[in-house]
Amino acid sequence: MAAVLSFGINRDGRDFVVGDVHGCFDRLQALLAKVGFDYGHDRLFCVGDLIDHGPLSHEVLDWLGEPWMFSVRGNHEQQLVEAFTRNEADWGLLSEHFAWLLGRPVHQQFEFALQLAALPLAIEISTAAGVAAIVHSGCVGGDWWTFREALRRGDAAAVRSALYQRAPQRAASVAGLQALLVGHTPVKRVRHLGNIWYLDTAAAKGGQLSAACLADGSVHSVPGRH
Ligand SMILES: [Mn+2]
Repeated sequence: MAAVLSFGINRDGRDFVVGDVHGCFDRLQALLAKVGFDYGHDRLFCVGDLIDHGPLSHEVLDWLGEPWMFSVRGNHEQQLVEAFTRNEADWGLLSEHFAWLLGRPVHQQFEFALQLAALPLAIEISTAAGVAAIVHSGCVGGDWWTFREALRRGDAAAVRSALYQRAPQRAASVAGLQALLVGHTPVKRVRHLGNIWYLDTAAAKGGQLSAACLADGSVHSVPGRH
């Protein structure tokens, strides 16, 4: 797994970054329909936590094979990968979240785990306005280029921050980026603190599923699962 994946500028289409999907595949479909997603030219980036809570985790993972969809790893994906790596005898003991997985044939469980193990911890995207980056939760230290090198080295504090850090209570920006887009910390509406965008509007828990368009900074939402 490459810890950091970098993407060039998208000259032919738009780039969207969507918050925690958590198995709400039908809501993701509705959101793409709402923005008129162009499957030939647009790109969809996810902040991680694609799986669990909602009923359609499997369907979300199927989309990861599409050439227009990309994601970083969230703590839910990390938990599944770690369970797989430890070869737990009973995954059901680990989390009730894995029910969707346990109902699948064993070979498919392995395929999902391998697919999630291949997800990067961070994504960088060149835009006309500068570099935008995506991690699931946080960027400890506040300087992107220091942080991404720490991620590449496998530094434990940096990895922990990328997967588990909760939002700071005060406004803080990340140096070296046009924008940092994160999920993990639920917010009622998409929020900006400094140049950090918080995109997890709790789709699986009665909120909304939201995406930001990197080209124009617009925010788009559809109702979540109630
Ligand atoms: Mn999370």
